[in-house]
Amino acid sequence: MPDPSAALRFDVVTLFPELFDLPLRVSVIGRAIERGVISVEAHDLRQHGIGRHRAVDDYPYGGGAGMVMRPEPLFAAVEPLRAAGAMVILMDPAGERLTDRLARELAAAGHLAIVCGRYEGIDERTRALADREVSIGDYVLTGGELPALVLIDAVARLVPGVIEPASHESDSFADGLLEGPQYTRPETFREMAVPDVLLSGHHGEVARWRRREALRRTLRRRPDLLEGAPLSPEDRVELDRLARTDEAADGADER
Ligand code: 4F9
Repeated sequence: MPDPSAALRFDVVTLFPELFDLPLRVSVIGRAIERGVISVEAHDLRQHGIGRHRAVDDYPYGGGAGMVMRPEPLFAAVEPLRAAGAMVILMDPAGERLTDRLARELAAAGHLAIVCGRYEGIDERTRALADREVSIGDYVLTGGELPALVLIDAVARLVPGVIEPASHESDSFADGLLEGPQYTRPETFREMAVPDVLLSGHHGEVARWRRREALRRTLRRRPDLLEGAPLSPEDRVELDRLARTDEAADGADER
C-alpha cells in the first residue's frame, strides 16, 4: 500500500511484482517498511498490456533477435506516478552508474518511480519518461528487477530512521575510502589474533589505526578512489609511507 507518511516512497513498475515480495519483507528494509519509514509498491505492468493477450512486447522494427517492450504500457503505468510527483528512474545498463553519491541524492527525492525493463530492451521512445537512467554495473541481466532491488536497498538505508545514524558515517565510500578491517570475538581464532590496539581501550589510537587501515586498504585495492577522497595532510603522509613500504605485505590487501 502506498504510504504518504513515509519519508521515502518507491513505486516499481515491473512484469514480475512477485520478485519484490520476500527481499523487502526481511531484515533492515523489511522492518523499515513495517514501521512506515519507507514504502515500496510494485505495480504489475501486465495490467497495462495491450489487447486480449495483454501484450507488453513485440518484434523489433528492422529485424533482429528477441523482443522489445512497447512504449504504451510503460507510459500508462508511469505517467500517473510522475503526475504524483515521483522522480522516474529507468534501470538500464546504459545509465549512469549507481554510486554512494547518487544513492544519497536519490534518498532526498521523497518519491521514486523505478521502471524495470525485460526482454532485449525497451522502445527508445520510452526513455522520454525517465528523469534518470541508472546502471548498477557493467553486466547485462535478464531484467531491471534485481538492479531495482539493489537501488532500493542502497537508497533506503540512507533514509533517516532506517538504520542507526552512526552506521552510514563509517560506511565504505561515505568518506571516499574503503572501510578497514573489523573484528569481533574470539580474541584469537585459528592462531589469528585481533590487533592489540583494538583491545587497548585507547579511543584515539583506535581511531588513528582505523583511518590508517582504511587508507591502506584503499591504496592496495582501489587506488582510483583516492583521487576523489577528502584527505588530510596526515593522511597524505601516511599514504606516502604506505606506498613506500611493504609493511604487512602478508595481509589480505596484498593478495
Ligand atoms: C540494469 C543491468 C541496470 C545493470 C536491465 C537488463 C541492467 C539491466 N544495471 N540488464 N535489463
